[in-house]
Amino acid sequence: MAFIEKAVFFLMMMMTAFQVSHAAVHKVGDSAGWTIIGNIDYKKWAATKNFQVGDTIIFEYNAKFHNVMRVTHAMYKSCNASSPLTTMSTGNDTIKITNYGHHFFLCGIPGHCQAGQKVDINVVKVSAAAAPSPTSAMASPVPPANVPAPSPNNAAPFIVVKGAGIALMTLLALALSSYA
Ligand SMILES: [Cu+2]
Repeated sequence: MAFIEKAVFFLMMMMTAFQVSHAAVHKVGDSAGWTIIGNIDYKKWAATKNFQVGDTIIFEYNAKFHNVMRVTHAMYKSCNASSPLTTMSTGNDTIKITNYGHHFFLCGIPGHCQAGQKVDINVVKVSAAAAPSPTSAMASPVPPANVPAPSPNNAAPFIVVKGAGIALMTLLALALSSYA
């Protein structure tokens, strides 16, 4: 097989690999969004999803009436919004899942969590062997522009993709030059 054919074959393999591993986007509450209207069962909603590391969680809501607080398990259970780990309030908040385990969120407006506006995003390891650790650190929210940069965790996959891209470019350049 000619080198250029090998290169093209390799390129196709790479593209297939990227398609298989593409990350999902989950909108909390689906079409209803993040609300107390309609008594949405966010536990039931979460149970129907298969959350994976690399996926994106979107909280969509009216920012006049709600917010999103990332909290600990204890705070989640007791609807304690006094000291959240993170608070988001844009009305369209995006969180990228960077690790396994439980990720707890609630609405910090008084009474809303008690009314059911809370969700446990449980990211289970694909290999059934290891149980997810509830005490592990949680996902980093995608920060607004005026907030310090995200954790290095977020940057790592991009570097990998970029590295693969450069390798691919080099390979194609070699293939083309061998043709000339
Ligand atoms: Cu609310």
